[in-house]
Amino acid sequence: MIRFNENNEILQEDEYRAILVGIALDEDISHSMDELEGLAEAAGVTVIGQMVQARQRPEKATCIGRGKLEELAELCGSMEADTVIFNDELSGVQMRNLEEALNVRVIDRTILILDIFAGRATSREGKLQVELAQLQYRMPRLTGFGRSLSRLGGGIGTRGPGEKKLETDRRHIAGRIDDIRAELKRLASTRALQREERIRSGIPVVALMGYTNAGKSALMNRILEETAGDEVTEMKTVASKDMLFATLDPQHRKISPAGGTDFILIDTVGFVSKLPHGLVEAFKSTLEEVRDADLLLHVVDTSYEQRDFQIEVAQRVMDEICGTRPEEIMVYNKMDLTEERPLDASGHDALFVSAKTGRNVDELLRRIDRVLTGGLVSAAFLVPYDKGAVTSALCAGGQVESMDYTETGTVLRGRFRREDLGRYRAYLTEETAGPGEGQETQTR
Ligand SMILES: Nc1nc2c(ncn2[C@@H]2O[C@H](COP(=O)(O)OP(=O)(O)OP(=O)(O)O)[C@@H](O)[C@H]2O)c(=O)[nH]1
Ligand SMILES: [Mg+2]
Repeated sequence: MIRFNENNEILQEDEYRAILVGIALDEDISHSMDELEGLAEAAGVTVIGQMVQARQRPEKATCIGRGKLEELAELCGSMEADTVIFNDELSGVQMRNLEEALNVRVIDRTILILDIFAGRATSREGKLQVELAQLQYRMPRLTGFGRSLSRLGGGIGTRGPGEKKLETDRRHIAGRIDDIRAELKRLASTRALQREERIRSGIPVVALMGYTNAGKSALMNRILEETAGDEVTEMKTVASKDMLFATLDPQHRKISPAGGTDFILIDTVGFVSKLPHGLVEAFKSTLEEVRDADLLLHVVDTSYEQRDFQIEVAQRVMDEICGTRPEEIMVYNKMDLTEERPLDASGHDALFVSAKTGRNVDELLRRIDRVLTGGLVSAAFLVPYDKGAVTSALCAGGQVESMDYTETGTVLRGRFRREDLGRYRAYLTEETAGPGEGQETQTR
């Protein structure tokens, strides 16, 4: 497998020459195949060919059909490929069958993504999150795993030591999964505390979100620079690099725009299509930071031809992690690279900027400020009868839509000031939607 050293450089023990294989179930998968090529390259693999088969559904034993498999075996031979990368997740059995038939290393998109993540993770939490996703991927595939991931090769029907070894491995992995989960839980509770503190402080949170390499980190640095004057230090800036998944661990920075409301800006992991479910699961606490933000800046690489595909990918990941979506501004970044100003179909506020030149970043800050100060937030409070002052304060600052007198106190529903949500957090009820819900929408 592809391995990285401590500096995230790929260990070039072997040259990998790979053929990519995709299954098209009634759809055009060309974008997805291009993306797979990008992922392969990010992992240091040279892509020498591509093969797509249109099928109703993947073949159970080998993913692709028999004829296509023979064709692929021939192609591997004639092109001297040593690796085949499937665009979809393979089962352990499929992987083993394919390796037997093709006589090359067989991997899938998930392993590729997990490997890139493993090479990029630097914090303890990040490393544990990736390891958890890797183990969860490996667990159900222990039997019949191909040569890529284990040399067990025992498989179904093998008796004796092979099976015993498998059982020990399985138990070992299950134990490790439990340990990691426990530690992640501890780390997540620290994070939750910090988040609570931020909410209590009443400082709104703005999260950068979008496809990997769109320029989220670069934009964070530019915003820091524009708002901090001379104070911006090396310490404050975040790493921004021309590579997939440069950022894994969330970074928080306080932004104090001149004449505007202070806010916390969060930079976090970028998205890619078919982000492995285990990875989304493992990165849950990281992604929750995006979900719970007051405002999302959806950063798009305007210069990239397939930006619509990338926007859709990001929206899909957000749908997976969010019940109620925070308000969003579409930030079309890298405007310095293209004359094109594509029409935005998302229905959100949209703006063209360049993190590189700083163009329109001042306008972006103004829009952020408008959203953060302008809107009231939908919420519901249950205030005990002996806290009349709280009820009065909520009524004074917000727009109360209904008041119900229950056994335990007054239930107030309506739209309230953000500061009041922080200040009277103890009285918020569960029916309160995400912090972004109900804000006034901005028009272009
Ligand atoms: N020309 C140009 N390049 C940009 C701009 N913004 C970012 N870049 C470049 O795009 C690349 C990716 O930028 P990052 O800030 O690392 O992107 P990201 O969205 O944080 O990426 P991940 O953390 O990998 O998800 C870097 O090489 C940046 O220098 C821009 O406005 N114009
Ligand atoms: Mg980044």
